Amino acid sequence: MSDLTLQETIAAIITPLGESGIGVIRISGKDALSIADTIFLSPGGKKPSECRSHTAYHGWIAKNQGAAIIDEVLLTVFRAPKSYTGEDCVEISCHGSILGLRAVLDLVLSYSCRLAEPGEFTRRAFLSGKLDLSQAEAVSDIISARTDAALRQGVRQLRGALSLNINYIRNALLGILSVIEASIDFPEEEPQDSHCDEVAKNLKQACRQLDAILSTASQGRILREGINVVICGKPNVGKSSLLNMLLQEERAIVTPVAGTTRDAIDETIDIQGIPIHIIDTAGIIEPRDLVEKKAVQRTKHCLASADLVLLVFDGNKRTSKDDEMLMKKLKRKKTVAVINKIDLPRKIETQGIKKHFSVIVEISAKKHQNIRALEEAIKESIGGGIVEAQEPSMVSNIRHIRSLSAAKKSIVQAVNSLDNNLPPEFVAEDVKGALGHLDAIVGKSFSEELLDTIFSKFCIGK
Ligand SMILES: Nc1nc2c(ncn2[C@@H]2O[C@H](COP(=O)(O)OP(=O)(O)OP(=O)(O)O)[C@@H](O)[C@H]2O)c(=O)[nH]1
Ligand SMILES: [Mg+2]
Repeated sequence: MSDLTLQETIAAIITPLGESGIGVIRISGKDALSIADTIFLSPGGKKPSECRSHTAYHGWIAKNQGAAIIDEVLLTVFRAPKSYTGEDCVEISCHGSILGLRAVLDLVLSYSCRLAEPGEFTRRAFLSGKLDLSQAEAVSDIISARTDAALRQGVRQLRGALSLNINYIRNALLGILSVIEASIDFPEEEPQDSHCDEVAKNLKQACRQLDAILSTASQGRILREGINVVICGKPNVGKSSLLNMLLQEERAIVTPVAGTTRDAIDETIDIQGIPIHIIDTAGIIEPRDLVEKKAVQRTKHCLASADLVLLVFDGNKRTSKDDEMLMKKLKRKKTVAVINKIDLPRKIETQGIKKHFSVIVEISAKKHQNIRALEEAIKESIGGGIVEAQEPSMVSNIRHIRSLSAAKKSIVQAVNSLDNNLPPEFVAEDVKGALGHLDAIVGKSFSEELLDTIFSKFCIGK
């Protein structure tokens, strides 16, 4: 995105398109107020460009110099730099009608204004210094959060919890760098050994601080991205009933006919704060036709990407060769064995299952028995869930995790260079490398490609 493009005024509908109480259109850029002047009629005749910042006005949006009214609206003015994007902004709250919103947007776009690119409002907020890059990314995390815990994590990052930690380490590294550079410029001033010890000690401390942040990465990622849990097992054991039980709705078709489920069914649920993408699969073992062959392929594909498998058994039947084969196949996968149909007389032998899996939960999907025990088992199997209170600033974004790991590698290298008595120029280079990686997280240094990658994942209006 060039500088010229960023000078253009942009607009988009920033609320979801659908029937609702209100729908909002945002205009941002140097022509926002003059465009609003042209299309807004206020009962008192006041023009938006004459309005104070952060004030809202009732009026009408009209085209053809006021001849054709489109909607009754509330117009809010935010003057630069005190707006979301840091530019002049106008937000028009229309009635939440798809046609009405489109008509107002079309009218706005017929002036010196274009449709905003995905994430462009937030990109402009970043470029005008309203947010750093990790905070801009948090906006997207908040919008897509699937659980309360993920939402809280997004909000913490937006409020700058991660940036604060990064800047703390960054400042320490800058201090270390100035000591090293002084020793390059004035080699005779200080005895070499003492400053080397001090630099090594401070570098190791920075390394420990990075480790502390990185240690939250796996939990942070689970919170942000969720985990894939795949339900599998022989036909008719109650896989779809189990999905329905966890979702607390009749999502999948359940029948006594073996081979009911063909296509994988994917839903997201919140199990004690963790977003779980749960997938019900076809129980077909020996495909009899092309449809069943495809269903088996799909099940295999789902299993390959599973973080956790729920292998379901029918407690009312003895285990068969097919159960054995499935257990062997899942040897390397993290698996919870689920004995279903405990409301019926028990016929299953669990000795064989215990040999393969340490976690076994007994449920009745039909009678909704032991849901809590199953949820606990899922939570424990993926690492005991989220320990939010202890870790107020988790790192959850893979880009941040990679940059933190790279920064740590550079610091370890700096320590090695010191240990091997390499010239201070080498140590300085490593420290600068670490600083570069930390800068990339908060966006103190960035490339257009990086911004394109980050903001293209946003949708229009963010
Ligand atoms: N008594 C009893 N019946 C159950 C239970 N869970 C499922 N069933 C019954 O078992 C039959 C099969 O259930 P489904 O959930 O369709 O089984 P499935 O594993 O998804 O079957 P496929 O999709 O054909 O592989 C249905 O008649 C269910 O009502 C349970 O806990 N107790
Ligand atoms: Mg099924």
